[in-house]
Amino acid sequence: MKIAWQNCSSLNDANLVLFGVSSSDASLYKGSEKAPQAVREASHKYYSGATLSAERFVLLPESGVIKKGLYDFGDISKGEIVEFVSRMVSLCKVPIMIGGDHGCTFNVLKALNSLHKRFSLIYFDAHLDMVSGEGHFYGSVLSDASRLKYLKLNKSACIGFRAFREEELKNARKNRLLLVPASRLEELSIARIFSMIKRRVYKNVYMSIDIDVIDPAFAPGVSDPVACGITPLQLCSLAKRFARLKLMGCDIVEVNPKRDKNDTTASLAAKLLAEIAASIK
Ligand SMILES: [Mn+2]
Repeated sequence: MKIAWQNCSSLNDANLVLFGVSSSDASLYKGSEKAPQAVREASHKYYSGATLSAERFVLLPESGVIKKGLYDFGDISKGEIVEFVSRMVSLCKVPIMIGGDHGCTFNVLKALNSLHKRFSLIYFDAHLDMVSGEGHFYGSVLSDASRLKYLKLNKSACIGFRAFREEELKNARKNRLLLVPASRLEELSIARIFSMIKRRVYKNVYMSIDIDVIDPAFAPGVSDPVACGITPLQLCSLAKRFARLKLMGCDIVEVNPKRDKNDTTASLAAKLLAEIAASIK
């Protein structure tokens, strides 16, 4: 099954290439390996359908159209990410990944690092993911990423976090990562937060969304829920603004269908994908 918003039938014609990674090996709980299929299914179940005369329709994003060609490549394994993303970028395509555990993001960043161009990371997460050591697991993504030469964490931002250990905060500060905790999104306007982050980041930006950044009331289907999260609209509004920058690629990870309630989280991830795809320049 392909995502409902696919609007071109071959990789050649596509500007945006969606792919899934069926992996949960870096997650505390199993389940995120089922996310790519659950998100695709939710895109059909909640945002597309057929008329009585069997004519297919798809519900549009807010802007009314996905102008860019979007192609759903299907799923690849975690071990194939580096090569796949490198190939997509060399073909001037924007890769959009559905995880999988957050560890998948490190492999994408590794591929982008091999372009030898400085780039920034915009990282939405309930957690700081800065546990020390070369962990290559969901809790050490940013620590692992800090060792990539061309990814500049001092020109990057972590948004929406509210659960971290003392050493993670120390590591984040040492790397001069711009920290925007969840409560800041309630205190400041989205426009202000966006302009603050935009001033900080390079032109080349990768955006990673751990769906647990959203409050568990809206996104119960995650492995490690944390209360006092941001709202779907806050995330959507910010993510769309970032998508209008020169986005190298993006991902939505850590949807866990095994813990989801009535597909709430999968359907939210699908909606976000459509809104982001429609906003990418
Ligand atoms: Mn994470």
